[in-house]
Amino acid sequence: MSTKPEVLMIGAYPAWDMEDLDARYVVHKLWEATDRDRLIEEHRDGIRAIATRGELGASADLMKRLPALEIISCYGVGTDAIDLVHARVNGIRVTNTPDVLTADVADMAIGLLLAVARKIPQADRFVREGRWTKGNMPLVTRVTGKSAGVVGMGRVGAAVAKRLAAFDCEVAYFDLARRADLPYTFVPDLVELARRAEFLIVTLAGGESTKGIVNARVLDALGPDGILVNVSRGSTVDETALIRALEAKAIKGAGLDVFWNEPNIDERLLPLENVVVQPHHASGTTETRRAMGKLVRDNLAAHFSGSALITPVA
Ligand code: 8YV
Repeated sequence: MSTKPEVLMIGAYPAWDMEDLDARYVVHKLWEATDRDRLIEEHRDGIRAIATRGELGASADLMKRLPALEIISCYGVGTDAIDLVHARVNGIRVTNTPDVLTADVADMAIGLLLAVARKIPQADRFVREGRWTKGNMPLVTRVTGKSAGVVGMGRVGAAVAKRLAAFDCEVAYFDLARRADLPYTFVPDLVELARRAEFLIVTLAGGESTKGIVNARVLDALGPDGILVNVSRGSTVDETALIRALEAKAIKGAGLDVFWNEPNIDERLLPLENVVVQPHHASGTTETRRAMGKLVRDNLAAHFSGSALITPVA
């Protein structure tokens, strides 16, 4: 019998992580199982760790089915899909991958903002489809020097704000509390922030407390010159209200990396010219994904060797 610890993986990681995990652990690959319930039942007493991804998480129901579970290691910073309360009460440790992905997610926020404002995808099509030879591209919207609102001033929010400041934008932010260490204007009312801002960049953590926080009132306050960017979780934005606002041109546009229903996103978004979409890929660079995978593996190794966890979730 193998003495390697058993790990339940909820979704795949890149090959370089899989190779290492397969060498060190007995890995049960849930996404490959034809009968997932059976796989869990068969190995319920052996599984000591879950390796998951931000958007896949781990529910209390799943944890309850695994009596030997000791640790959940999450490939992603967002732990909103993991039932942290259940984990804590039952002594199950949780780790995530903060910091290593901050820069890439912030870069994507700026990329989406530029893509929407400067209509980069449309301009690309304009050239490829030969329309340039028949006339000039219609004018677009400037980003530099505008007023920008960051919704959620955590690690990613601060990195987005720094980038916006480099674009000479006037940066204000909404959060539960002022960040005394940062030079940006704190606006404790999200509707007021949206009213002041031409660009609203959402970087909040997901979960119940932020669910639908960017609602119809916020979008209305952002107004017809406003652009919304979301690199957090789809849940933070009321997607029904957003689609309505985009269809009615009640806001200028949106750059979206995250959605309510991934990967089967609301089809009404697809024909809209004022939206740029991404497949939840803000952290999806080779460099960052290598660092994320290493953190997941190092946290598991630390746990099983009795060392301190590297990035435990509080
Ligand atoms: C990843 C994420 O795309 O960090 C998070 O919370 O959602 C993303 O970085 C995801 O975890 C990878 O599947």
